Amino acid sequence: MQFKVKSTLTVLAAAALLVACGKKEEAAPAAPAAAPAAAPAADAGAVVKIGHVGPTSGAIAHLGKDNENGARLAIEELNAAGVMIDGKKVTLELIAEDDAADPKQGTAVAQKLVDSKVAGVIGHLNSGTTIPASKIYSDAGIPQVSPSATNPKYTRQGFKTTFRVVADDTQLGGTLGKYAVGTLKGKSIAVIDDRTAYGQGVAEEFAKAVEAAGGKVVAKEFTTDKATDFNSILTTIKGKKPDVVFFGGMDAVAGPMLKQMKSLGIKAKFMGGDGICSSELVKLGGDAIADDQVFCAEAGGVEGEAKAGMEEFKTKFKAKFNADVQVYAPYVYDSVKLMVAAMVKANSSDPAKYLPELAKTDYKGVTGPIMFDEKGDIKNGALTLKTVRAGKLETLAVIR
Ligand code: ABU
Repeated sequence: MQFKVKSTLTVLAAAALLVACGKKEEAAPAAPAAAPAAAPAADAGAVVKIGHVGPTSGAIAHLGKDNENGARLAIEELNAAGVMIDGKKVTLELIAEDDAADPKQGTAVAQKLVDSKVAGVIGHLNSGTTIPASKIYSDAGIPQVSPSATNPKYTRQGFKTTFRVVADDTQLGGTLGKYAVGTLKGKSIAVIDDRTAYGQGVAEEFAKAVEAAGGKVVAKEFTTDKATDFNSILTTIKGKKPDVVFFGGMDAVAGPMLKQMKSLGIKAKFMGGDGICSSELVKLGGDAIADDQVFCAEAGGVEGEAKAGMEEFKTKFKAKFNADVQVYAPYVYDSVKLMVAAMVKANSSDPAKYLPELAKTDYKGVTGPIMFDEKGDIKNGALTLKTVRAGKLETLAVIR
């Protein structure tokens, strides 16, 4: 962590030096068409508002709160270190909203954040809320960094304001599909999804990769992100005797599904993407999860020396919130910090002025190095493949 504090201070010192030397800001690019009412207010005052959105109510509130806490920690640290923008000390204020993982509520809170003149938004958590909200932020010219929405469409709409610090579902589903056939030696594979933008997308990518690797998809079933009874689809699946069951969806559904698989005597391996790769899954699945039965992948990962920074983050997070990191809190933490670093570099919290700096991000975070490609996706994104052993998620490999 030392190096990050140091690097923040270095950036701040450099910004202060530029001001002291009387260096003018580079000409700002033209603002997007319906551009922000947000900008002038953010520059004029000592408070810079940063929005955060995740589901802090509903079945995956544990994930939404995890994300929000990542943002809180970053904002607190930045305020404590002191952030100078254009020669003035600013106070960062977190405006946290709950979208309940619901697309309609997602667009409503997105509009609320635009109206309250946030300088940028971190979120949303779910692809199903992030994608419709991204149009609202784009229309207002407000940069958005998603720490967790993995549906590829998010960054493929031609918006200049969308960024993502994790790998996408093409990489997740593709890697997991190959692993199911190549490493787990799955020959017959059942696929279930929850019909959300994320669940359906990652399940389709998984099924494509399974077939490309020579495996057979013997069943395709679906449920919803609110379902609790899976008897009917699991009974159908049991009849096909799969070696592997893949679930495209979130931990809140996967936990009870694993319990019902056990009741029905289905001993297949169980796989899923980042949505199930949480500490909560282990709790929800309880003793229905056998060692080396569940395989999932987080849509990011650190290797080598960078692991120490991640461990330090986890310790700090636990001490502050008395909770283990679920999945995405470190990605949120980095997203806040790199957004503020772009403001410091641009000497402005005006979205139109710092957006070009955000696009040029070259940031070393607790989740590893972050640079964006032309679409706003992380360059050279990693995946961390995990399994559950003795009631704990264990890392098997970091894959790029
Ligand atoms: N990436 C998994 C959870 C978030 C999403 O809906 O994409």
